[in-house]
Order: sequence, then C-alpha cells, then structure tokens
Amino acid sequence: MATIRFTEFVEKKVRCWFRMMDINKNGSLGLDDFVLVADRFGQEYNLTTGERKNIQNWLQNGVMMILERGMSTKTDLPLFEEIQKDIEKGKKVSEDRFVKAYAEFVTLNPASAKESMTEMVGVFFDIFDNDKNGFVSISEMAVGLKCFGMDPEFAKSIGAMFKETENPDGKISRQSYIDLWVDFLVSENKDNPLLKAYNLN
Ligand SMILES: [Ca+2]
Ligand SMILES: [Ca+2]
Repeated sequence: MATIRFTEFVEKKVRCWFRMMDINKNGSLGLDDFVLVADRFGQEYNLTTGERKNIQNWLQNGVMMILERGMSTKTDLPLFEEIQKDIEKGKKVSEDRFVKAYAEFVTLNPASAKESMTEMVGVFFDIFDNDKNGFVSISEMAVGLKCFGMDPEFAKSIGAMFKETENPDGKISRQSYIDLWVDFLVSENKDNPLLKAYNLN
C-alpha cells in the first residue's frame, strides 16, 4: 500500500468532515452531537427509543473505531489516546485537536488508518440505508443529510456522482459509497467528485 502523507489537501478534507459530524455546530465533537443526530433520525422515521439508542451507538462506535484501531496498533499514538479517554469521559474534542490526532494516525499507520476509515464509513452507510436493502436511495440520502443538518436537496447531487444513478431509482451501493468516501478522506485524488460537492477544489 502506498504511504499516506498528511498534506494540506487532506487536512482541508478532514476539517470539512469534522464540521459535518459536529451536528450542533458548537465547534467540538462530543456525545451531544451523536444524541442529536439519533433523535433527528428517530423523528424522521418514527423510531422507538431503543432504535434511536442504536443509531447513537453506531455513530459513536463508528467514530471511535478510528480511535480503537489506532490504539490496537503497536504504533504509539499519544494524541489519539488522550482523545479516546476524553470522549469516554463525556468531554468535547476541538477541531484542531481532532485534526492533529488524525494526522498522527495516517502518518504513523496509513494501512490501519485506511482500514478503520473503511469500517467507519460503512457504519454511516448502514444508518443512511434505513430499509436495510443494501442500497441508499436518493430519498434515504436526503433524510440522512437533513438529520446531519445539511440541505436535503444536496442528496440529488451526491446521488448523481454514483454510477448506480444510471438506474432510475438512483440507488447507491454500499461498496461505491465506501470507495468514494474513503478516497475522499485519505487520498490525494484531486478528481474525487465530493470535492466539488463540498466546494473544496
Ligand atoms: Ca458539537
Ligand atoms: Ca435502502
């Protein structure tokens, strides 16, 4: 596997992604963000308390997966270790701190970083795929984006990026969703369509 360097280009994308996960837009990432997005999904899909709690857990675990994978490697990742402890204690993590820890991870252990990002993006896909048919439809994407505080109309432009939109339902498969996002989050690819969608190119 090619070495992943942490460049300004990747940093810009990680910051964009952090801001997406900062659901309550208070500049930090914490358990409150996960609770809020789970509640929004709960309202949109009329979910029970247990189902809402599940979504919240998936999101938490999805993000923590990066941390845990980092911790399970032999590489010393002090920044990640501190962040993991703080999140567990219910503390909030700032954007700069998260970006620094992410940089440490992808620089010291690129293969492991890519692997954990793949798992994490899969968790997000599974939440968006509300009817669990293995595809995210444009309407599921619109609900998901709305719950994450983004313009639901944006779903159409995201959907249009995927090859599967050649079919009339505009479904997005799990694999193409993961490929696109992992490429966005870790690679130097300047042609990733998400760059245009998020005005980063
Ligand atoms: Ca927040
Ligand atoms: Ca679906």
